[in-house]
Amino acid sequence: MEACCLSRFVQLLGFDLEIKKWQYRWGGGRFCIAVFLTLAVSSFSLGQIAEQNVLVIYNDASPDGLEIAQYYQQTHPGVQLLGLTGVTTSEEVSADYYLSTIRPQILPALDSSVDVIVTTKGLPLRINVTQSNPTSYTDPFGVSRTVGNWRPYSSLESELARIDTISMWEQMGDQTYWKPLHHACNPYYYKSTSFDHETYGIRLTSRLDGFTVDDITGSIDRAQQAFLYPQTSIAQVVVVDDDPNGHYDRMSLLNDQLTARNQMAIYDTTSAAITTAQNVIGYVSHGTHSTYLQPGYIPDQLDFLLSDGAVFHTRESYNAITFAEDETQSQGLVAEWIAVGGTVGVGHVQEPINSIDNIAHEDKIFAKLLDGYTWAEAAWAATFQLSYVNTVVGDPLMTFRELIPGDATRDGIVDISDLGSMSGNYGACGEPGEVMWCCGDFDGNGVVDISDLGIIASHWGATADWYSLTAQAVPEPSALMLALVGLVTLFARPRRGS
Ligand SMILES: [Ca+2]
Ligand SMILES: [Ca+2]
Ligand SMILES: [Ca+2]
Repeated sequence: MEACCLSRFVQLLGFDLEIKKWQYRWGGGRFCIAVFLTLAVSSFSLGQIAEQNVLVIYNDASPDGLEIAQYYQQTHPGVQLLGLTGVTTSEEVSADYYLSTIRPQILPALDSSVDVIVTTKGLPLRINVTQSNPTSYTDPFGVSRTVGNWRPYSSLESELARIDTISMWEQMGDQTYWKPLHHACNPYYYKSTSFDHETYGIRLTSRLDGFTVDDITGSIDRAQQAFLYPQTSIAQVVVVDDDPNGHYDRMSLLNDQLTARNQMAIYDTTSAAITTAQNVIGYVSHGTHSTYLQPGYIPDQLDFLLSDGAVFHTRESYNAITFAEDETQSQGLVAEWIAVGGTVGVGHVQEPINSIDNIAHEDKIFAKLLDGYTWAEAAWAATFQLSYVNTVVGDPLMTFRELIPGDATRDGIVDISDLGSMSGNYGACGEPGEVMWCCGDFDGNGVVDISDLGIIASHWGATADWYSLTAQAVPEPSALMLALVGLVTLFARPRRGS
């Protein structure tokens, strides 16, 4: 095997090798030796979480939950479903209830292939340890533990992230997360690799929830269309609305991460609230802790055009306290974000206490999403604590996918189907945006014309890194030229009336 072929073969296995070849003669024969100089294991990619690695649980007593689970499985056919029986639809349960009624039904369905557990509307949201602080206890592994921090509440999702390890109410309330290797400490925190259960020992989780089934299925649909457009075509923005009235945040660091990735932001550090923006791919603020945002601000004050995939992160303590429509809430809700057309979000089912270790890091979430990781990976890699009040909402498999100029069909390749999308719209005018992109307006000037054809030609055959190899072959350049000539001839009709 030639060294280059060997190199390619090994790269296909996921390794990155540096190969050096020596040739020499010996006894009249010519020999070739390929030597591996370095084995760059760090570049070994585990690959993204697949549908087969996802377990979706629903409450048998909730028709909404079953409908959502089945809808999610239609969207991602490889996922597994598990219905829980005899479980309340109340949003809050006790630790004893979780340990006796919920956990034992899920454990048998878990094997090493399950990287992500998805919960659905109708399952409890919040768990409360009703017992008082024992101050010390012996955990199930025989380790004597002193409780340095007693926090009785956790979200179902944060608890399920530790389902393999936590089997006692004492562990659930013991939030001494600053001790190394403590069960409340997230081993995937700030990891810059893909997640898998076998490496990290936990599960990632996410909740499919919102006010209504339609809200939730809408958010699942939008998660499949979380595209990043070339900024010259559609200028998508992350709204980063800091406020002097807000307490701890990482918005300046977030702005740095966005700048480093050429992602546009509207970054405001004044008491003014950003309430209008176009093509919003993310929203970060202090919510009602800001000077001018009031309860109900998401439906009432924010006048955003949201891009599919739009992420919600506010430093509000109770932004996931309920998914029931409840107008008495004093803070913004993830459910409101989903209802107005948002796609995913992180939040808190009870008071997290806003500080560096207690709320997901907005800078890490967006950095990881923009680096191509799934929503579940991005959200949990940004969250220090497990068995705590943080939750993650929305399709865990959502990824931000960058579009190539010319890819009107948004399938990851510029080919004849994109010309086809253009042909019926040549000469069309409209507001630059997603609809016009799909008509073929790749330069975002509001008209589909010869310059857009030029963009297709110059990107012909290009594929995105997320492109599926199952798609059809790319026509040869000669076929492209014939097609272009045909289209230009077809389109070059006299225009009337102008
Ligand atoms: Ca502001
Ligand atoms: Ca295409
Ligand atoms: Ca154009």
